[in-house]
Amino acid sequence: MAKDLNKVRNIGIAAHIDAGKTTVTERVLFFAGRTYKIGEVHDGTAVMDYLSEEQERGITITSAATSLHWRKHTLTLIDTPGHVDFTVEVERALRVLDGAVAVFCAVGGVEAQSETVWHQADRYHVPRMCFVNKMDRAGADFETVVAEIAQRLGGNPVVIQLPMGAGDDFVGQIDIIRRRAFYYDPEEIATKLRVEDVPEEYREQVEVARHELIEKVAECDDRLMKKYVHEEDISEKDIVAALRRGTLDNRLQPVLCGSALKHVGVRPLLDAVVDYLPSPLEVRPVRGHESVSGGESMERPADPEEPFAALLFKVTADPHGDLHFIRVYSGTLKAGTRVLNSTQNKKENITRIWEMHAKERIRRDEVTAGEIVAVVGLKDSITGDTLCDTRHPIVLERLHLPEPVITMSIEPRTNAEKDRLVEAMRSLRKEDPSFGYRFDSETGQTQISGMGELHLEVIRNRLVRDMGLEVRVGRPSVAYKETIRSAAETRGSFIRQTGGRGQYGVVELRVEPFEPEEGEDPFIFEDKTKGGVIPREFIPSVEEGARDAASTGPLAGFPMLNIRVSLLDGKHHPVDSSEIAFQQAAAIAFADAAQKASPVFLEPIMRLQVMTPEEYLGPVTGDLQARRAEIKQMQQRGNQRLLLAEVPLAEMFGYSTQLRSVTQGRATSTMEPLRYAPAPQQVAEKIMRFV
Ligand SMILES: Nc1nc2c(ncn2[C@@H]2O[C@H](COP(=O)(O)OP(=O)(O)OP(=O)(O)O)[C@@H](O)[C@H]2O)c(=O)[nH]1
Ligand SMILES: [Mg+2]
Repeated sequence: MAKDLNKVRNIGIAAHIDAGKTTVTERVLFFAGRTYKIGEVHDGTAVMDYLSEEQERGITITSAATSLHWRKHTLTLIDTPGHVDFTVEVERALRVLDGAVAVFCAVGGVEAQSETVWHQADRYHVPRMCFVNKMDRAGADFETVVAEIAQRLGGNPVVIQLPMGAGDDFVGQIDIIRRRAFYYDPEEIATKLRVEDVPEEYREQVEVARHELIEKVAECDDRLMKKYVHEEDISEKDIVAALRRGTLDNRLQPVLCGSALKHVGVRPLLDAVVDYLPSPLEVRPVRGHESVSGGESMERPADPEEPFAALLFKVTADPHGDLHFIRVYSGTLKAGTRVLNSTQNKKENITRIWEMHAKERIRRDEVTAGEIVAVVGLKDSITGDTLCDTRHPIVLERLHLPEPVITMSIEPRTNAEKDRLVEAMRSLRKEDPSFGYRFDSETGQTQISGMGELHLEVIRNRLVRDMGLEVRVGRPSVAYKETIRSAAETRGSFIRQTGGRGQYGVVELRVEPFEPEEGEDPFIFEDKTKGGVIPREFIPSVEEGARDAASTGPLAGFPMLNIRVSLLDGKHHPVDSSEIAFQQAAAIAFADAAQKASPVFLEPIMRLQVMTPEEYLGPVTGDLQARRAEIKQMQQRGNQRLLLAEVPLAEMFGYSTQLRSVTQGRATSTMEPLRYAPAPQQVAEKIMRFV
């Protein structure tokens, strides 16, 4: 029997590194009766951090899904990593989830990754609420965090709980809507959640806050506004309903507080997930197209009766058959069904359906719209592919995958292990599409690429530890790109006509630089030919040839970005023209044009945040200036200074070690990719010296 989708919540927990996402999840599982004891991240016993690398480092590396029940609702919860190197895990989670809980540390407030995950949630229109965690820490400042959510994230935070005390004096929180105070007995976490009237000393503050809450919600909700201006009675139910409408429309974000480590605030948080975050029926129907190359645009409502459609958002390798995580958007899928992978236009079998709980699994015979499960049986499907009913093809929007910023050479200790290494890297790439590898035929070296030093370190450890390989890795280096600064037009021809079936393809291409919008493909191809000079069926081959050629730039063979290619003209032969011929002709033309269009190197620029005690500000800024950094802002944070800067990645290898030594371990920093920028002359010369 199909689930009542009104009672389903698919949510993600996202935040800056260390904000407490996994600790919150651990308590959620315990209070929902999914686990019988509470694990701790710093002991390596948290259920959701099940990779050995995660347990050793005390961080989350891969997003993990679980499902649980709360107030007769089924919640699927995905705990995501906070470290920037694993941003692909947040991307894929937010792409398939209906709601999110953004967690903030009550001391650190809005931090680098808080901004990134907030914008990722914006990109996928994911309604969210905020949980200000670590209220038990010295320096916890709830009001400042709420203000930062508005100022730095552009949110519309609506406070629905007030903390009682902070730091050592933090004893609980007050539900402003229902005027109730929650107290917690640290000794008896499992049971004691005392609900009492608002204590005298908070009454006035609660009334003021409640008034502000109603005003703020009314600004986003006509129904409540009408009651408000006509001074009609506004019930708790009215407020909750209006808050829900405002959250679902992404016009406001309810804010709660607590201390997950002290088990404070997690049960009210679960109540708020049910009250304010959407069911699969309340999010926009998924959109797609007839085929990969476009065609009619379609919508699929979250209805079990509709044709089946799902997005594959995660793959984990497994000796008993790889697990493919899918979000079902419409229809019903039964185990043993043959489906269409419409992205690759291949038929696939689904042999098993599993409901996941971290690394544990429960077998299911069928799954319907609005659910997230793992399936087994797929052979060729990868992250981002659409699976659908063979008779009702639809292709859903793919995932937006980040560009790798660093590379490293890798080689097996012995030749005998060469094939095993390639196989292992293929399997890691299947799991992690932000990891890349390629064999450089010129140098005979294999290069791996990823999002940062930590990312490649984890990959290396997994190759050694989980896959039993012995490898040697080189020093990390920047994954430069190339682009062009001017336009150029050239002709490329591939003609082999020496008797028998020949090859014939001639194209005229124009290349020019362009600035892509966010998330836009940095390579654009336009067919501007007239009069069928090149038959339609060969146009995709021209594009493919140009794209292939763009993967190896003219300067040093780095991939090219931000290029618009226009196919202006061409010639074909009725017999000898073929896909290969036009592919080759396009590759020749593109390489020549790129060479003539003043090619330059692009280097990754990182957004850096450094939190340092005042007394080290001099050496920290001095060191940064020596690294070609541009300091954009300096903010006061208690007796600390927060520096916001932009800095080339090439200057930042080993930075965290240097920062620790300059500040005796008292400053912290986070860095994330921001954009690519032309490399200055001296850097370009240095690159050329090493290629
Ligand atoms: N004082 C205090 N510490 C907390 C609280 N919640 C979590 N922590 C601690 O903060 C550290 C990080 O917690 P995690 O749950 O791993 O944080 P996370 O957001 O999952 O981190 P990543 O997954 O690595 O991004 C751990 O040592 C926790 O014990 C809290 O409410 N108060
Ligand atoms: Mg975590």
